[in-house]
Amino acid sequence: MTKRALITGITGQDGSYLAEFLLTQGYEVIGMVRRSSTVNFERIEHIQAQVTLATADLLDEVSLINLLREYQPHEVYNLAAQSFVQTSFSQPVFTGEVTALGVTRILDAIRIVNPEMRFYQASSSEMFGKVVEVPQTEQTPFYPRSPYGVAKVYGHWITVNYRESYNMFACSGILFNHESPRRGLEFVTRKISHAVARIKLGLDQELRLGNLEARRDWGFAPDYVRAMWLMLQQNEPDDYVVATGETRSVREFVEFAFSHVGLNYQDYVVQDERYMRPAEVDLLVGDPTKARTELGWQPEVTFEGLVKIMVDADVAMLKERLR
Ligand code: NAP
Ligand code: F7E
Repeated sequence: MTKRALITGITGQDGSYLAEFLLTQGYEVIGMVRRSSTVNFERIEHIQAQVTLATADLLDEVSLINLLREYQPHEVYNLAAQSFVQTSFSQPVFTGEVTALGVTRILDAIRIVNPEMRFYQASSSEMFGKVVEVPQTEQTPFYPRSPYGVAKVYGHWITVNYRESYNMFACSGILFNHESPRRGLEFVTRKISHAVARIKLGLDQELRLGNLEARRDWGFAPDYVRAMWLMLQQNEPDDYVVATGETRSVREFVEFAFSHVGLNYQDYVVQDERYMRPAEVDLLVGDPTKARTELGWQPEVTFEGLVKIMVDADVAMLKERLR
C-alpha cells in the first residue's frame, strides 16, 4: 500500500527537504500551500511534478478539515509556522495565531476527520530559551524568551494533550537549529553565507549583524527531516530532542565562513543594534541521546561541513546569476 503524507509548510526549508525524502521512501506527498498573490514555490520547483499541492491555511480550520477529508493522509507533518523569532516580537498576536493556535486547529481537524492519522509537530529548542540546564533533554523545563518560543511551548503541550486525551499518535520533535542553502535569508547562518559570497564576488562591502556571542547547536536540515519521519514509524508516539550536541557562537560561524573564502571577518562585520532582540537566547545545546538510541538517528554533517556547504552554494548561485 502506498503511504500518503500531508506536509504543511512544504514551501519552507524543512518542508522541501521532507517532501524529497518522503518521495524517496515511496510516499505520495500532498503539500499544503496558502494562497498568495505571487507564486513562491522556489524550494519545491524541482519536485513539483511529483507532489500534489492543495490550498489551505493554518488560520482556517474548515480549510484543514476539507483538506484532510479529501486526501486522507496516513501521516501529517505540521511544519507550517511564523518561524522567525525577530518577527515574533513585532507580530506577537499573529505569531500566536499561526504557530500556537494553528497546531490546535490541525490536531482538532485530525480528531474530527480520522484520529488514526499520525501527527508530527515541529517543536523547537527555542522553548528552552533561558536554559535551566545544559545540555537540554526531553526532560528540561521550558523557559521561552520570545513570543515565538511561547507559541511553540503551546504547540508542544497541545500535541501532548491530544495524544493523552484522544489516544492520538502525535509526536513532538524538539529540533535544534538546522540550516541549509534553502534557509530563509533573514536567519543568521544564511544571512552570513549569502553576505560572504556577495563580498567575495565584490557585490558588497560589509555585513551588519546583532549579537555575535549567542551560541547555537547548528545542524544540517536534510539530516533533521529524517528524524521527523523516524518518529512516526515507531510503535508508540513520543517526543524527541534532535540536535548535534555541539554548540558554536555566531562569531565562530562568521569567522569560519569568511575564512573559508580566504577573508578576515573583522574587516567586514559591523555590529548593528537593529538586529539585537528584546530578550535573547544565549546558549543552546541539545542532548540527542534518546533520538540516537531509540530512533537510530544521527547527524551526518558537521558544523564545519555545514558552513562550507552554505557558503559554497551561495557563491555558486551568485556566480550563476552573474553569468
Ligand atoms: P520556514 O522556512 O519559515 O517555513 C515555514 C512554512 O510555513 C512556509 O512554507 C510557510 O508558507 C508556511 N506557513 C506560514 N504560515 C502559514 C499559514 N498560516 N498557513 C499555512 N502555511 C503557513 O520554516 P522552516 O525552517 O522550514 O521550519 C519548519 C518548522 O520547524 C517551523 O514550524 C519552524 O518553526 C520549526 N522549527 C524550525 C527550526 C529550524 O532551525 N529551521 C528548528 C526548530 C523548529 P509560505 O511559503 O507561504 O510563507
Ligand atoms: O538567530 C543571532 C540572534 O534568527 C540565531 C528559527 O529557525 O532556530 C531559529 O531561531 C542567533 C540569535 O535563529 C543576527 O540574536 C546575531 O541569537 O538565525 P536566527 P533563531 O532565533 O535561533 C530555532 C530553533 C527555531 O525554531 C526558529 O524557527 O543569531 N543574530 N545577528 C542574528 N540573527 C539574525 N536573524 N540576524 C542577525 O543579523
